[in-house]
Amino acid sequence: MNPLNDLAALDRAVRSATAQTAISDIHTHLFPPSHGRLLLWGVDELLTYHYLVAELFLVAPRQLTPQKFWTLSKPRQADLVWQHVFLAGGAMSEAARGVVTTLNALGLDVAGRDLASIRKWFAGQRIGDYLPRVFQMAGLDYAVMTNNPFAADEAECWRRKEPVPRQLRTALRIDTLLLDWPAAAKAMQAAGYRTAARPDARSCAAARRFLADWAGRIKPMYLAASLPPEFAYPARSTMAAVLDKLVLPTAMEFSLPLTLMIGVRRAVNPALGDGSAAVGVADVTAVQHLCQEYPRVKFLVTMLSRVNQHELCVLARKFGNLHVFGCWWFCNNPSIIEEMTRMRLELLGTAFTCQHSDARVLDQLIYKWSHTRKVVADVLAEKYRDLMAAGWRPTEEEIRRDVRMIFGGAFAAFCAK
Ligand code: RAT
Ligand code: ZN
Repeated sequence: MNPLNDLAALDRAVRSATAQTAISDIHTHLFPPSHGRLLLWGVDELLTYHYLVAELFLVAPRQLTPQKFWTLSKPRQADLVWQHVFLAGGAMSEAARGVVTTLNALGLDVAGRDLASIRKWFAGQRIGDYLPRVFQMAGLDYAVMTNNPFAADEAECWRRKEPVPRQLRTALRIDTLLLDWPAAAKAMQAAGYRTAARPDARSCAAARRFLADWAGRIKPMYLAASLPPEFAYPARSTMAAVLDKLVLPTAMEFSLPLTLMIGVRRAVNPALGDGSAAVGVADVTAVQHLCQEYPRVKFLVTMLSRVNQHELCVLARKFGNLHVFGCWWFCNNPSIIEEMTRMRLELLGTAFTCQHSDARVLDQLIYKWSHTRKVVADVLAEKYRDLMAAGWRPTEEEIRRDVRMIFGGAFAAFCAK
């Protein structure tokens, strides 16, 4: 194909590639429909997303306490978010705008503000048809789930070998192992693995068998954990010992990348449930030491604090076994996505994954990705303009290649290395 040589054609090519390229969503909290109530979808789940529950208590009247909120039914909770965050509050936040985008894209009259008729529409959907429709609307080829073998309800679904649609892939989540060894040991013991309250040699051997069995059972794309800002490596901690004796040897044995999401300060206000976490600045040298110490392990890393992004990006230039991804949680806002994507392009070319959705509710895929596509299109359009001004003439195919790279191609190439 011919190199593009005028700015208008360049802009059109960038915007159409960004709108149409298939995306691989490398971290979500979705489940297969066969896992029943674990898969969240529909308007009441959208409205009670923990990002919005946290926002409700910024504006709710004093007598509405979180304790009282949690005793209510899901539709009543959703009514309260609708009333206070949307109708009275103006729906200005990114999470609130996301609900508007999603309902509107589904053809529902969200501006009409008639929640009852929106609920009626969702009640008429069948999840078997609805899931592929959402994936198609979001333009995804697949999404990676978060599969926690330490959660009894999740583990049970895998033991029953329930079917998984082709749009969903697996990831083995190991937070409990790293952050709460006694709880992990108890769960492993209940499943028949001889693990003691301390990670001694025998317990680590049993836990390695546990991980090996789960890797065989669900065939994960990677191992994953989200960690506090205090995460340090090397360290004289149980977590560092579990990493060295158990997790990293497993990663090497099964060629599984290790995904680390660093910087979450959990339960700052426990009454808010999943929305109770805040962010802290982490020490990026922990990632550096892991990359140096374990050159055969691939690390996929995202960090929660905006402050950490530049240092992490520079580190990714130094190690072929480090891949940065996503604008996680409190970074998943247009202003921060824009700045992070621009910086990553400038420092890493297209060797990174610009976003993951972290969707907990199926329908969120629609807004999380349409919002991201828009911001990424603006940033890329500017970058290609600058490149053209410098004398380069990209073709439409090259633009599509580059867009695919940051929407999942670079992740696939990294995993295949
Ligand atoms: O973004 C979120 O929904 C968070 O609650 C967490 O799930 C976080 O993404 C994680 O995976 O730990
Ligand atoms: Zn997550």
